[in-house]
Amino acid sequence: MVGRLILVLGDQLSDDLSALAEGDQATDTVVMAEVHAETDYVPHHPRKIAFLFAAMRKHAARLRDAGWTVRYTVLDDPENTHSIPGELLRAAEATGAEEVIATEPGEFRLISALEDAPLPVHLFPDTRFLASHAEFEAWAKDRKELRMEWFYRDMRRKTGLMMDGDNPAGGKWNYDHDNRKPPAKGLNPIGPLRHTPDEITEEVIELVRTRFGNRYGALDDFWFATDRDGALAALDHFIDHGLPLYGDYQDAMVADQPFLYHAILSVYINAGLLGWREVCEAAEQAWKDDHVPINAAEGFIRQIIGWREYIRGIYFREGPDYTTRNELAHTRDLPEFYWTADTDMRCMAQAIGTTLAEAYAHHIQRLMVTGNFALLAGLDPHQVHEWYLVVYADAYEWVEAPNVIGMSQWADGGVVGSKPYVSGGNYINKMSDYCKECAYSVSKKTGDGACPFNLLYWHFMDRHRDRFENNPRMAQMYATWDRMDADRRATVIADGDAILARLDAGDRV
Ligand code: FAD
Ligand code: DLZ
Ligand code: SF4
Repeated sequence: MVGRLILVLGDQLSDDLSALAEGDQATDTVVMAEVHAETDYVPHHPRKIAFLFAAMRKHAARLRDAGWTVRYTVLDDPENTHSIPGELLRAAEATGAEEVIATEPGEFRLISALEDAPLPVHLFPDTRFLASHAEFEAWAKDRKELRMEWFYRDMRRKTGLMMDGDNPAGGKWNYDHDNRKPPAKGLNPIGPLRHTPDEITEEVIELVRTRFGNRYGALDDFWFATDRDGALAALDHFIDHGLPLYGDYQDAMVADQPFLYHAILSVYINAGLLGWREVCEAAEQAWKDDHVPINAAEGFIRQIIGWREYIRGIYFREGPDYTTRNELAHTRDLPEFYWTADTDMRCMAQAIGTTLAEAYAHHIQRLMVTGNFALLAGLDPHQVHEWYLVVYADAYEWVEAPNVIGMSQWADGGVVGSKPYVSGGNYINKMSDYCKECAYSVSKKTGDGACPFNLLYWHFMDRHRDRFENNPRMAQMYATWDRMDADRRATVIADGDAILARLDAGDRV
């Protein structure tokens, strides 16, 4: 009997993949492929490619050990067609298979490529997520506003995580109020678990260095885990060392300490090396064991079964045109310093520097530094979206786009966020130690050396007044703006224009 092909993509490295559950080890062939269509649809950070290729190669070996026949195409295979449909077709010709089973990819681009493939592809739901598309749709369909908090409570009830019968453990659903501490002096986080590359990983690093070394982003000192055991060790390490202070310092930023108490697990979870349930249960157990406070465990679990699931629900509900949305009609080109970190704004230099070095930045750096600047400066959201998709090791469109187009750039007109995430320098100063050694002065609101975030904040508010002044959550800021005397307002706008003109001219900012 001629078997079928089972497609396993680079971010589908899970034992419990639906396509594998549908398959038959006796007759079917697993197809995995390193292809340029995936490495080049945007110029991914070399670290991200090295992580995925090493993890894919090891996962292929794991599947073989588990009894599967695996056909794996390496990047340098001279016969490589360099596209997923092309590799499926080649595998079909070699095996005689006439159909493919696959788990739904996390990107519309690849879903349509499979739908258009020259042989039938049957897609199965990605059951590695807590909420199915139908469940999210049922939750969303009659609501005026899709607020994450309500969805999250349903997910708590559904999973029973941190529940006390029908009530939230500890009496509150959300302890976010306790999770906004500015950085205390002398914080000394030990950071993520660093793995020494083994032979397979070293080989992949060399391949990536040769083939993609001219891209933005560093490859040296590679330390990501590239298999399930390593990812599990990283989870244990986070629960032991990071989670106790995770909640407290979730929003804090400290120069030259890019990881603080964050999990650094999204890279593993999104590739399939860890599952949502095991990471949440580990956090819940740590709280039950009195190893971590409730605000830490609840805060972490909310990110996974709340934000992560909600964000995915939004992507699949909003559809393939989501990444083209531009509600605020922003058109400015992405400045070169997003690729070099060469800027006098210390907060931006830190966030972008970490990003280029590690393919990582934590949430507040992504949202309130690089994202905030992009929104204030009116950067084209599509270019901003592509930048985030390129530079982060955890970026796949299903998770990156709603975070960028929606949460960060408000380009979806408020589907994700009821108000834009914008702030002047004060917020960054409160939550970080960046400003004290910055070339700009955070306390200066106008004139030479004034913090660009201060100038651009009011510029943004002023130029989008028609849209936001009736938003009750923004009314107070417009009242503050209106209380400033007219000359001062004119100076702020003129100084903001000048910064934007410098950006447009490619001058150093
Ligand atoms: P922690 O801060 O320790 O959080 C724990 C886990 O919660 C993460 O591992 C992640 O799985 C999950 N999580 C937290 N927030 C979110 C969120 N908003 N959406 C989805 N999952 C979340 N996350 C990605 O996984 N891929 C992306 O491409 C991505 N792009 C982003 C772009 C912008 C502009 C913003 C504001 C956020 C983005 N995020 C993205 C969400 C978040 O910043 C990262 O998940 C987080 O920084 C990953 O690091 P960590 O594992 O240390 O997370
Ligand atoms: C991101 C990525 C990269 C860089 N390379 C590959 C690859 O060569 N082969 C593969 O199967 N998957 C790769 N991926 C992950 C896919 O792009 C990912 O499956 C889609 O973006 C859907 O989430
Ligand atoms: Fe950033 Fe302004 Fe602070 Fe400088 S002064 S680090 S530009 S917020």
